[in-house]
Amino acid sequence: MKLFKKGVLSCAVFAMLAGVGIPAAFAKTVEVTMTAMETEVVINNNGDKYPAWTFDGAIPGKVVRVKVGDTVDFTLINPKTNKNSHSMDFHAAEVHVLKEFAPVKPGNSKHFIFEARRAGVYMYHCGASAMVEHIARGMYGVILVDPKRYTKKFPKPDREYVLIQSQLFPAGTSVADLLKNKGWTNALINGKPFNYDPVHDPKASGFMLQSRPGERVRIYYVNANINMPIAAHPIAGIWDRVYPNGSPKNVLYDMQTYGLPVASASAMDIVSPKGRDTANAIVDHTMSAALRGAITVLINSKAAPDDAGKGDNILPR
Ligand SMILES: [Cu+2]
Repeated sequence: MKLFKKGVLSCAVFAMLAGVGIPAAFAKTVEVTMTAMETEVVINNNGDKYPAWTFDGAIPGKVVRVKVGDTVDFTLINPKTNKNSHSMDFHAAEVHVLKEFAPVKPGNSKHFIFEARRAGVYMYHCGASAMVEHIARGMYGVILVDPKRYTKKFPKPDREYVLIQSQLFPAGTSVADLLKNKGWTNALINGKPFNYDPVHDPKASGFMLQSRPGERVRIYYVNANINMPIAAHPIAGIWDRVYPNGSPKNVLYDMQTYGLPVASASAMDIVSPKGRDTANAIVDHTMSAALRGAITVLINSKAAPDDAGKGDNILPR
């Protein structure tokens, strides 16, 4: 009886809130539209172009960010100017693989919705056949599903950065060779080798990740390789915490290296010592990947600008 009364009361309160137009703090619908674009993109710091397949013309695609309980209302447009079918596979979605994730022919579009039910860091990618080619040519990105609230176990970070690693193969590499992992030339971080590493590539833009000493920096590291795992290690630092799959329920402490299988992603926190400047090189310690481009510099200095690693700056272009 007591429970029943409580239920009635909470329903009444909810109805009152809805009636006066207070937005439901619990969940919202987030509209996301992407256009499959078969187009050339600049693929390295020399300005060389590559015939990519992309979401919205960029590698990686845009960051999608929602909260647990939100509904993602998604539309994929495949313009008739494209030659290939494309699709969308959100790893955060629990749907029907043959329905929502079905390929979309040129000139068509596809709409579907899903509820983001589990907090975490999830890859998305095109799953049209041959999937290996669609991923290798650039059709991937990340969807962040934030928890409803931060906790002591999963604190709000001071700065956040997305690092999506992938393999670059020469234009025209056959599907057979992609499957053999044959001929890959570079490891890309957010679409370019040594993207944020002017130490190893003097032609890099000079952009580096930044934080202030003692801040908690959360790296959302995504493995968009087609064949190779990643050994994520912050040189001259230690991961304070690793949240496998980015879930607040999964916490590892004091990790030197964390392994990311293909098509996985995790949240990794680094907290630099207070009172002095430090710098880290976040690498895929798999040497064949590191020396082909999977190195990212993080500078921990009082000079870090306020807006670095915040808002739209979590995936630096
Ligand atoms: Cu595709």
